[in-house]
Amino acid sequence: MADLSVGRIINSNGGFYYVETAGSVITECRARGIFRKNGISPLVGDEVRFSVTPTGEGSVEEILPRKNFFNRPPCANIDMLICVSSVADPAPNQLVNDRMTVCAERRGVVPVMLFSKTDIKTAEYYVGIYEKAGMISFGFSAETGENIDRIRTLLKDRVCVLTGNSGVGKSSLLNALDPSLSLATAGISDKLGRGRHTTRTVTLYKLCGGLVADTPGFSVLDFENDEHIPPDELAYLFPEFLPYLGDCRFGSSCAHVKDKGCAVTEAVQNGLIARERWESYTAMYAEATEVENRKWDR
Ligand SMILES: Nc1nc2c(ncn2[C@@H]2O[C@H](COP(=O)(O)OP(=O)(O)OP(=O)(O)O)[C@@H](O)[C@H]2O)c(=O)[nH]1
Ligand SMILES: [Mg+2]
Ligand SMILES: [Zn+2]
Repeated sequence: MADLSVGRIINSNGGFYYVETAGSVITECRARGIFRKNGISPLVGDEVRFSVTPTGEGSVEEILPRKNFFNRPPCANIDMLICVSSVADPAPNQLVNDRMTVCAERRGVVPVMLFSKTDIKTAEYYVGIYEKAGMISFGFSAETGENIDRIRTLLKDRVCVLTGNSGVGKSSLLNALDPSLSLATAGISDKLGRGRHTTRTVTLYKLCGGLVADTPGFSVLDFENDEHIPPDELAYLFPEFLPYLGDCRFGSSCAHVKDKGCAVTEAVQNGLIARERWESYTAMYAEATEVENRKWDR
């Protein structure tokens, strides 16, 4: 076999993987059948070994060990998950946002909560929720340029992924950071009031001294198919709960939902934990418990 080169997958589309090597050379590759058999497919962000035949056909031969990976959005080796919600249309979905922070925390990836379209409405209320949780959170506008420089500094020296519902303005943000990208963007559908799913594939761009992935928007993330989290693990994935977890009256059996003597619910009542986040927690806890019970019923 010819010598193998090492590169990073920067896009995948229709069964092809686009692998970038030094000097920004991009090779179109297929994946070896063995990946499909093992149930592992290469992801954008993967470092891979690949071969090229004399006729120029590339083939991914091996995925190098991953630091982490996400099923949704599908990508690997991420340092920071930038969750984008719009304060206007489409409205923020608190539960989906909090699920994304949980998925990030679970992998040791830093979650950042950004709120777009602040030229239309202030993001103060939402930002307050995530600041209270100790996360980086602020509003920005791709239209006026508000806080775009702050995002620039976040991207430096990191591999980031942008996630968020269709129409929140992920591609518009990348265009604001670098107009030469000229990514396709589209307005919200008048008929449905939803995004148009303009971005169709995950792509990594070199930007602001780092790498950032644009991804297709999605509006649901379910615990059964996308990410199963054991209910007992969940509270540990809300960083603002951590200082209270040892103080519940019934110790580790406390679900922090409506239990007597629960230090977490007490902190919610005292305004030390944002009620919105705790409500997301209780909804996720119920769902995770249901998924767990179904697993045992089978
Ligand atoms: N007023 C205002 N509109 C914005 C802003 N950012 C994006 N938009 C508009 O929001 C719409 C959706 O923007 P996109 O960038 O296509 O959204 P996206 O998140 O990439 O959507 P998908 O690719 O479908 O996931 C477009 O009509 C943009 O012009 C902003 O800061 N202010
Ligand atoms: Mg887009
Ligand atoms: Zn408790």
